[in-house]
Amino acid sequence: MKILIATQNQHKLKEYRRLFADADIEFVGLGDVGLGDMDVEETGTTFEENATLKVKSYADRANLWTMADDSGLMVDAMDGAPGIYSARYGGADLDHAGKRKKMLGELLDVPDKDRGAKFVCVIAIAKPNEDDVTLIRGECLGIITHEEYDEGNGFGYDPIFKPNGYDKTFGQMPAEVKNGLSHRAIAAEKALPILQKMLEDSL
Ligand code: ITT
Repeated sequence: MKILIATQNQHKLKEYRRLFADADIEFVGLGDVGLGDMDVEETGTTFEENATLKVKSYADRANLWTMADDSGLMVDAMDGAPGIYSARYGGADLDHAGKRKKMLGELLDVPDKDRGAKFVCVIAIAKPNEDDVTLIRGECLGIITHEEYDEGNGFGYDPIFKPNGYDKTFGQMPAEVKNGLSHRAIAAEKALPILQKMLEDSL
């Protein structure tokens, strides 16, 4: 049985491929099923709603069991923003270097003790043409740094997010370290046995 990892974000796809590398499941991406251009409008107001919108649209269109995620960065000093709007922060056309610069500017006068933040990832799993959606949440707590620390690893806000208990940002960590503790890793670890059980039950 194939499972579609439905994301247009190639960084997310790469992370999931690594996170599920040892699973005995065949994963395919949107490009593999001719849906490399299909976008889903994210009109929800929560990670769960948007993950549900994405998974149902892609599962029905591909006619495959599908997994999608909605994820983002919630910053305490910004009242939880940008959250579900992380990909659209500063405008959808602003690249992530610009988004990071904008965020560091907004937080310029915020002292260390108030720079708390968390990455959130909600994975949704669905079968085509069925209403049931399974939702799984992973969170990773940390702080927003005062400047960028990047060694070319990671993507998005990774160079300005330092997870609690570590002295490096996600942007400095090798993939295997980020994939051992990130919001996506936590959600994926919980999602895998659920997927395996769903597959077993379908046999
Ligand atoms: P899909 O909807 O096609 O999956 P997307 O990138 O638009 O792709 P989201 O709507 O879930 O996905 O937005 C996620 C945004 O949150 C992403 O573009 C980054 O800005 C941020 N983000 C999520 N996970 C991240 C991570 O691990 N590292 C850095 N930034 C992350």
